[in-house]
Amino acid sequence: WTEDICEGALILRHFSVLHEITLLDGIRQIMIKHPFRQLLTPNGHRMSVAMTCCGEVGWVSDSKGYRYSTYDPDNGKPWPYMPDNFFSIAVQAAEEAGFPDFKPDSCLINQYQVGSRLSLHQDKDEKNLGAPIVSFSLGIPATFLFGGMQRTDPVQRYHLAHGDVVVWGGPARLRYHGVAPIKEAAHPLLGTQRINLTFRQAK
Ligand code: MD3
Ligand code: FE
Repeated sequence: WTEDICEGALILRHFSVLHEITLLDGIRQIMIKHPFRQLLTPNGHRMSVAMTCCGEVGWVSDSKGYRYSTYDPDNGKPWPYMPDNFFSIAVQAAEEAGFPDFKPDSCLINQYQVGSRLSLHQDKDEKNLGAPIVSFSLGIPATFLFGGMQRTDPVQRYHLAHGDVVVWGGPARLRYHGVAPIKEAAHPLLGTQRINLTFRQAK
């Protein structure tokens, strides 16, 4: 049930199906005090993806740029503690993928509605680029776009469904990637949305 993407990156198909209730319950708790919000990019566009975070730092964006912040700019409060069970599930996935020392301190939670997309970008604001990023897909499926080291490099497409976990480390860590516009669909637990969690060692 594991699928290699390239050196450093692999898909653990259905890995988090077993943990869906834990993950959804944790997300629900986080959303109560730190609701999903569509951030403004530095050039003034509102993202179609809505975000919230937990952990010591969260990823934020505004007219000043992109950065990790210890507090939620919407309400000035620190981000909620990363639930212990979130931490363990992410560590377990990283171990299975061959990264035994993963200790995430941040989890970015992305919410996609039908039509939401994420344009090609690199994740390079984390302090420890030697650590992988571990991503969990929940809800309706997405076409994940995996490019190269240059924005204009050709992209490979991967179908990511509810329960799929992808671990991105080693030489894959700085590759361009994005998400194609989400197609209309419904999931029995999540309805017409997709939620993606990305665990990071950001500090
Ligand atoms: C490949 N999220 O939050 S997860 C992001 O589905 C992000 O919400 C997408 O890209 C989503 O930054 C994709 C998969 C992912 C995450 C980080 C990566 C793939 C990656 C970092 C390097 C290479
Ligand atoms: Fe990313």
